[in-house]
Amino acid sequence: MYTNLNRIRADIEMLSTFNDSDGEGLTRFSLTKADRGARNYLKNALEKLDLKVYEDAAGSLIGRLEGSEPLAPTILIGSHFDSVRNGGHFDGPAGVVMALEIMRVLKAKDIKLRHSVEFVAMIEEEGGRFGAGVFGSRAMTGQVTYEDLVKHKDEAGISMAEAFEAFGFDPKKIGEAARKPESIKAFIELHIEQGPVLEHEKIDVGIVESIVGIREFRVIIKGRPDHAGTTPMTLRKDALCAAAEVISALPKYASRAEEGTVATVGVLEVKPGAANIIPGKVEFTVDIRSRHASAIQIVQDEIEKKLNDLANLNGIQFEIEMLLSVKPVAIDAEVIKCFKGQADQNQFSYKMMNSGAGHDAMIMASIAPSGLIFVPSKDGRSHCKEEWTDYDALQKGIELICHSIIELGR
Ligand code: HGY
Ligand code: MN
Ligand code: MN
Repeated sequence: MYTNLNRIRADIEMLSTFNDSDGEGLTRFSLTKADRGARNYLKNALEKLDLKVYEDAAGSLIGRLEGSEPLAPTILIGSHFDSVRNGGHFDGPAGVVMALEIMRVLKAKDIKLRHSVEFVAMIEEEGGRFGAGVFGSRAMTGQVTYEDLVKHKDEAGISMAEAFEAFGFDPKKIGEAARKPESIKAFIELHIEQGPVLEHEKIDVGIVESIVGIREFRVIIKGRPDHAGTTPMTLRKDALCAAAEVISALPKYASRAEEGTVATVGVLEVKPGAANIIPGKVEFTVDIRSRHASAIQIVQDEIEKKLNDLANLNGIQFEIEMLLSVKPVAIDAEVIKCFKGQADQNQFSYKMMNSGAGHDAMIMASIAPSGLIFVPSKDGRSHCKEEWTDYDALQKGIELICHSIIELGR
């Protein structure tokens, strides 16, 4: 093996210590104290390798190893280093540690590649703090504006723009994060599977061939707050009852759409929020995913139709605020061929897979050939404290990508 298991374990364990969690698991939101700690750890490790280390205008951390042909397009490798609330220690960091370990191997073995290679630790992929997911890669692909930074706010009402300034970044420069498509040869990510297949079938790695499309939006329903005791049932404009009718219909809408379509309500806020007041305002998030873009639209249309029916029936009002809309993507055939060849040469078993989770690779695929390798998740668990990947299993995925980068980089 070119890669070193002890270094991989040490990186994951060190990154795990940068945690703002109020209880279980890892909470590392972007532009927070925990972000700062993880960022500095990674910066130090990159600077030790004598790489060109910098943060792009979106706040993602980059470490560049020049190739012999500086004008040749660059290979980017990495993943994200933010987490969901009370999440696990491998979702994101597994891919960041992959990139760091490969940079170490390229330097230690003095492997000279024609193409430059960049370590990338993306910011705000989960959208955990500001609700705007795959942010670092959307900025890298020119899809984020200063107005977006003003619009997206955290629970305390702090906008991304304000958080940027407090952290030391200039939000007005966000456009400078965009990369020219011709400057990138490939974006390669390693991620935990976040499902049970690889572990169950005892397969070393997953070679991802497609990633689902995702549509996330917030539904705001306005009814009328009234006294819970004196208002007859026929005179109510109960925002929560209307929301409940929509939410309880989601499983039916998803199952009626193309096979594999899923829909989730992960956040529900009821206002004013007292036992003796009829809810006047309710906000909830909807997350729809499918390999078929048409299926996502069908589910959204059904939701909007239901909301219109409820508005006509009992006078509630509603708004839909779009948070994220990404088309399904196919992973680059050349990159897949390289992964397959290297898996065979290194005797790693592999399975072709579709990703039900969103990843930065699906955004980067809009400007450059992208590749994504999965490593097994224990009991298929993720986005929880139980999230785990055995270090030897993680090392196999890193080793595969290391040999693939050397092949692609020549
Ligand atoms: O939501 C996702 O699929 C990813 O974890 N951001
Ligand atoms: Mn995640
Ligand atoms: Mn992730």
